[in-house]
Amino acid sequence: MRAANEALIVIDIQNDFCPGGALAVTGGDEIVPGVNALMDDFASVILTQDWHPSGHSSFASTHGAAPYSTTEMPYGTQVLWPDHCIQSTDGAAFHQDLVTKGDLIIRKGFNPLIDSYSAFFENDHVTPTGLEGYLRTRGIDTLTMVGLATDFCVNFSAVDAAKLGFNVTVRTDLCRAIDMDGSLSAALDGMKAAGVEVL
Ligand code: VGL
Ligand code: ZN
Repeated sequence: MRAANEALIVIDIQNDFCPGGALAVTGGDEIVPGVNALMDDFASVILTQDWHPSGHSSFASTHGAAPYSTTEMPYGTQVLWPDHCIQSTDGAAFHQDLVTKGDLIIRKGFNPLIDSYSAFFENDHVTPTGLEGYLRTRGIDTLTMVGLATDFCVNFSAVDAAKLGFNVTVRTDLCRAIDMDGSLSAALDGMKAAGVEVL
């Protein structure tokens, strides 16, 4: 068992990111048994859930644009995704085999006008989700991250956590990537540059 200052953060293991889902990540479901097993090592387990209202500004359909194209938002360039993880739909539910007995489920991406890849800040990089306060008030300073997708939500969460001063390890064997236009190798480089331990 890890010490009380450590937490496992399980990112977005939801039906829409698994094979058959709206934004399926290749092999997304393969990590579930390993993630479940790793939970037994941690006194604190936190799950995140991508949680968009219908008509969200990150959806290509909202803009009449092609999925995987990009647009300029007030906070920067935004990839436009297929509709996914719409609040209270089956696509937004956790994978049926994922153990969900963690301490906290943090939802993100619910603001209609701002996407939120990171578990710590929305994509404007300033609006907090509250996760930092939750961890600090519980005396947690060391994080292990697993989940989907390596190059988007895991990457943004890990880099933000490192910038906030947490010790961060990403278990890439328990992550899977979207990998569009070299996004996976850029994410791995960016995480290492930010001081994340990439295993
Ligand atoms: C994610 C794209 C859009 C993720 C979420 O969980 O990595 N990617 N929304
Ligand atoms: Zn999303």
